[in-house]
Parts: sequence; structure tokens; C-alpha cells
Amino acid sequence: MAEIKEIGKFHIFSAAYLRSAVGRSQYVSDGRPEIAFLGRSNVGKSSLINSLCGQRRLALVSREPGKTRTINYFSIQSRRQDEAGEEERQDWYLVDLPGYGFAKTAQQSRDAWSDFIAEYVEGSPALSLLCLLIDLRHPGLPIDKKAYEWLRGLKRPLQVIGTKADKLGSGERAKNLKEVARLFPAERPPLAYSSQDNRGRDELLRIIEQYVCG
Ligand SMILES: Nc1nc2c(ncn2[C@@H]2O[C@H](COP(=O)(O)OP(=O)(O)O)[C@@H](O)[C@H]2O)c(=O)[nH]1
Ligand SMILES: [Mg+2]
Repeated sequence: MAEIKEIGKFHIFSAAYLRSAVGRSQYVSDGRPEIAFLGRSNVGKSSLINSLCGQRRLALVSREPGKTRTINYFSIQSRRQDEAGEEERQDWYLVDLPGYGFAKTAQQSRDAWSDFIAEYVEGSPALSLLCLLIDLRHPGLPIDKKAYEWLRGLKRPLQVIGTKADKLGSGERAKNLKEVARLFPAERPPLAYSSQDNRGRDELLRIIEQYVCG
């Protein structure tokens, strides 16, 4: 029964690795919306992408090694039904950006990372939403705060996502989410996500829907 009710709801039905870009000439440029994900290495980016797309190994295809700066594009197809019952389909990209911390020293890392991300943001007019991932167990890390402050200056819609929510009990989860909301204010409140039990998945899909359905 539940499934029948859900049929018309916005959902991803196809997701495939497209390519990895190391520079501007390799960016996609067909105008389809891009939803980008970024955060510290190990924060749970690849896992979230797999969870969102309902595939186990999608984000492993690109084998993000941590030391290489690549922008990984996934081609996504989604659909939903409008009120008249007509099916609408959307083609868009999910973009896995390199985690901070890929260079040898902290200073070098931040500068190289921010240059690289700034180049992507400036060179990607169809970038619709940046999602910043924060480990919900550690809401106040200075490196996340620095990345956030820098990102706000880029003036793109930002969604903050607290990852690994399953690792916390409900009390601590609520408390830390509040702390994330206080430390990382954005257009909308942050959401708690777990790639293990898909908590937050429907909510994130509803947010993405607003950006990919013109
Ligand atoms: N329990 C739990 N573990 C997670 C979750 N997301 C990621 N992990 C684990 O955290 C580690 C790093 O995840 P990964 O997706 O590779 O992070 P990335 O470096 O940001 O792409 C892996 O061992 C994952 O299994 C989650 O929601 N819950
Ligand atoms: Mg990864």
C-alpha cells in the first residue's frame, strides 16, 4: 500500500557515473542543474550519494583517492507525477567535490582546495545547490567552520547536512543538529542524514526536487 501511494513522488530512477574533471575544460556544460556535495574527507559523501541514488557502489566508481583533486559527475534521471497524473522527468547532475584535506599541510590544503572549488563554482552557471556535509558527532570543527565561512561568500544556495546520524541517540542527535543550525546558518535548517538507515533521504530529495524541477 505504502508503495502505491509513493509512486507519484519525486524519485531518482537512474544514476550513472559520468566522468571526473580536473579542470574547466572537462566540466559539464549542457545547462542541466547540478547539485554538488562537499565536506571533509571521510564525512560520508560517497555513502550519501549511494544512499540517495539507491545504489551500493555508485560513488566508488570514481575511487576518490583523497590525494587527487577531481570533480566527479553522476548523470541522474528522476521523475514525479504532477497533479493531473502526468509524468514529468528530469535530467540533472550530482557532483561529488573533493574533500578538504588532500594536500600535505593544512594551509596548503585549504588554499588549493578553495581555489579548486572556486574555479568550479565560477565555471558552473548551472550549479543550483551546494550541500555541505558536517559529521553530526562533531558539529564545531574549525576546518568545517572555515570552509562554511568561505562558501557563504560564493553566494550559492547552501544546504547543510549532518551525516552519520545513526551513530547518535535521539537526544544527542537533536542537540547536535541545533548546534549545527547555530554554527552554520543557511537558507533552510540543516538536516540529519544517515546513509545506513536512509534517515533524511526523503527530506533531502524534496529539497533537491525544488532545484531540479524548474
Ligand atoms: N554508521 C554510518 N557510517 C557511515 C555513514 N556514512 C558514511 N559512513 C562511514 O564513514 C566512512 C567514510 O565514508 P565515505 O562515504 O567514504 O566518506 P567520504 O570520504 O566523505 O566520501 C566509511 O567507513 C563509511 O562506511 C553513515 O551514515 N552511518
Ligand atoms: Mg568519497
